[in-house]
Amino acid sequence: MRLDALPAALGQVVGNRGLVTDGSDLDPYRHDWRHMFKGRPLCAVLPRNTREVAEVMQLCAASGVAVVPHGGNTGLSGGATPDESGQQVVLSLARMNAIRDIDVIGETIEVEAGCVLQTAQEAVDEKGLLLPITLAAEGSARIGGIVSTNAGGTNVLRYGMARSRILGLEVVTADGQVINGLRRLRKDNAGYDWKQWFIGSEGTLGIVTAAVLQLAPKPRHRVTALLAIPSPADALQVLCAARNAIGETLTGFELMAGSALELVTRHQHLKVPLGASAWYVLLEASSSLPGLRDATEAFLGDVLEREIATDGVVAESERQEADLWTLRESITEAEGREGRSVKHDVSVPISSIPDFLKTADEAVMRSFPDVRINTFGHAGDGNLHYNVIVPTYLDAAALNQLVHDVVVSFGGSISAEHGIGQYRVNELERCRASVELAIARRIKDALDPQNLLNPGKVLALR
Ligand code: 2HG
Ligand code: ZN
Repeated sequence: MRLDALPAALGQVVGNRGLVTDGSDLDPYRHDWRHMFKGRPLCAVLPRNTREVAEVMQLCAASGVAVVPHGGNTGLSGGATPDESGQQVVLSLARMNAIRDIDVIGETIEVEAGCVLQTAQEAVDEKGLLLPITLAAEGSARIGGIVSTNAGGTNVLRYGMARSRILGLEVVTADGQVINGLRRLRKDNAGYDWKQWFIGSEGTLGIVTAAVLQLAPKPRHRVTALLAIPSPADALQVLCAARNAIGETLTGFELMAGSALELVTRHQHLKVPLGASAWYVLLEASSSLPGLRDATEAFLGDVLEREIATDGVVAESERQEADLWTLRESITEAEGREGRSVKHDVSVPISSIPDFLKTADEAVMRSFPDVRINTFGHAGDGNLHYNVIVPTYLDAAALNQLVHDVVVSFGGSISAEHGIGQYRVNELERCRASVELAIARRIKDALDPQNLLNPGKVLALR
């Protein structure tokens, strides 16, 4: 089929309201949330069900046209933005947003890819359960994007990455076949665990249309505290002390530079309930058993006495808890308002965090003296957002390389949770061993021989 005839044929599949071809209606599909990546789609299609997704893929495969899957568009790596060719179809899952089932006894939810994470969280909460994937963008991120990017967030140290919550998947392949793997089994060792290929592969191997997620019991008690600390090394001491005192109840352990919270107070007009400090830790513990608040307060008293922390405040109400988290979750927005920033979503072994930060800070400031480093992140699982606020003329690729070289020298990863998208494609080629890349390409060739699924994302175009 000729390219100019394809949109009308797709419209036959998804209906008039599911086809977007012109003008400002296409805007949401032309760029990512930060307006960092821009593209020109041929059209966007919004199927209503899995069969329609399969038919869209069949038509595109027959026409040799590439498809870019699109969820909440809040990813930070340009994974959902088409290229500039005007020849790629954006496939939005937004209209496939049903919660198909919540199994209270089995503690699972079956949900379609277009459902917003927060909607799924709220539905599960009403049943007295917890969907333990929590991130700043949960009000817009959709389940398909969560699966496809193997999203992380703020409670990974307790509940793991998205991958560890996924029991089953429904996927449409590059040639439009439906794989129904919506099993709800905790144990399933029957051959290759193929669903893993579609988790975190950013729509380059198949289109995720629905998922079964493992839920957790909803903790009845929660304690949230903000601590002022002198240094990242002290943060690790606080982490160890917390593990000793309240162990598995630790749900979140976020590190923030004082300068990151300064951005938040200036741009978002929020107030930090502690005095100025070089660093802060935001800590959350949760449990279904009583006694958590007493145990957490005793631990906080201990770290203050030992002067690993210099000040601290414990939230006394849900409102105060939310306010503390708003401080943390507003950093991205405040950073955006401050000007141009170059993001590094890195992880290093937790014990290396202080040395990594020292080495990276020195290297960055030596080579780029007119930048400001904005460090924050999920220190409890080793993931730091090592973002750098830069002047407009700065060479971002050179900065990326410098930071990533330090990351690799510490045995770290150049993407902890945001994925590769189009942003880090060249850096992945540079930083990963050729044997790892070769295996990835063989899997890609096997599942998408025409290279029609999100080409140029994760793996460089050849
Ligand atoms: C967060 O942890 C997000 O808030 C965004 O992953 C991080 O803006 C960023 O770099
Ligand atoms: Zn993050």
